[in-house]
Amino acid sequence: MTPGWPPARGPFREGTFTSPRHDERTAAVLGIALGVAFTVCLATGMWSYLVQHPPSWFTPPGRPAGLYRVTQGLHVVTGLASIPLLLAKLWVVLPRFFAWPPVPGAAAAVERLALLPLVGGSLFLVVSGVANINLWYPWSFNFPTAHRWVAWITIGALVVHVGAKASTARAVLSRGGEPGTPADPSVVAGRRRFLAGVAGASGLVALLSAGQTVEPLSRLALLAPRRPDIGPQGFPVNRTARAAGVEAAATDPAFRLVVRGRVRRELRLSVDELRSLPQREAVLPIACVEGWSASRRWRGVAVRDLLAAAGAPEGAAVRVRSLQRRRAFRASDLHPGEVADPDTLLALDVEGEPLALDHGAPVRLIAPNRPGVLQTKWVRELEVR
Ligand code: HEM
Ligand SMILES: Nc1nc2c(c(=O)[nH]1)N[C@H]1C(S)=C(S)[C@@H](COP(=O)(O)O)O[C@H]1N2
Ligand SMILES: [Mo]
Repeated sequence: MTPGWPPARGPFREGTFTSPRHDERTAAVLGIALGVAFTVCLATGMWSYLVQHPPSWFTPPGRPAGLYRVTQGLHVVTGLASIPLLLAKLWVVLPRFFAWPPVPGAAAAVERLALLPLVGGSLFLVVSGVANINLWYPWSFNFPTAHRWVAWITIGALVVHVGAKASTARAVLSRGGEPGTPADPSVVAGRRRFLAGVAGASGLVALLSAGQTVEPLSRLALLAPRRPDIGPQGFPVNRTARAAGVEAAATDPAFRLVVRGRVRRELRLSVDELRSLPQREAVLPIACVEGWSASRRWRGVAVRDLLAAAGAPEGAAVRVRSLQRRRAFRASDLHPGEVADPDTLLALDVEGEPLALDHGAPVRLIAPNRPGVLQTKWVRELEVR
């Protein structure tokens, strides 16, 4: 004990933290739940990164068509559900932050130092994630990049933390109480109630946000920024035609879709000419990186049919360019497997109606198992490569 500590008055005085919930077993149970949730988030988050920025050794799978919808929906719902777990965990271990002396030894110094990136990183991940899905960008850094780096730092700190705590956790979990103290039934019951309450809060958050991607639950999506059944033609819009600055170009009767690059003959097709080509239908989801998704029936021209008409070589890749001239998402790439897929469409209609301008009229890309950011709207050009 340091002389003068704990102080006689103030928030750190002895007896501040009297709840029996500040115990190691509660901390261990919450820690395991958080560890599982963060591991799910890291795996699904890195999957999202990989499919958006595939390295040379990785080709994103085209099937199942709804895979990204599931992984990214899981990412956001699990991340949101981890918030009650995180708050409860921080509350349970709060007295530890005021333990004195703060660093009893060298090994403990490393362990305590890892708490800084662990706590700071966890809070940053959930705060930045929640801000992002609400389309609120109060910072100047690039969200995915910062979020991804902090995720690795946090998981690194988590591994150190788990290593340091594993034996204590094992001991308190197997004995049903803190080492040395016989399990008091009222304490055990109180802990059960507390943990059940935290689990309930976490489950409720999941239930009230899952509707942004599980369409039968859409009416319950009170905590989700987007409902998959609300928007023009009954589903959300990420960026409007006005925001993208394409209103004039997308409604110009002189619009022509251009197919060029490694082709035997360049194509310049009006909307009527596109409609006179063989049309294909596919039911495919728009699965936004922000976790919402909506499955709809699309109709249009298969990209592979257009390439065949232009005399493109087998196995070609395609860069899809939008009428949009500035900012992100105005182009995306289709790898040869996606080009060959008959469901990779330049859609003109959705659910039997011509596309609304905000959904990418006159023609947009829609293909199986792509993150929403790659489903380019207001397509003006296919460059065969
Ligand atoms: C409330 C909690 C969270 C929310 C709402 C959230 C949201 C998101 C969103 C919207 C993206 C897509 C970014 C984009 O491609 O534009 C994303 C990506 C990602 N998230 Fe989270 N997230 C949360 C928690 C976490 C946690 C706890 C981890 C890891 C432990 C994590 C790791 C990642 C990673 C690695 C990516 C990929 C970033 C990239 O593409 O560069 N997230 N997250
Ligand atoms: N040209 C262009 N295409 C785009 C975007 C964009 O901003 N510009 N946003 C993308 C994103 S992030 C998503 S989720 C989908 C959403 O399609 P929707 O607005 O029709 O729902 O469009 C994608 N296509
Ligand atoms: Mo999106």
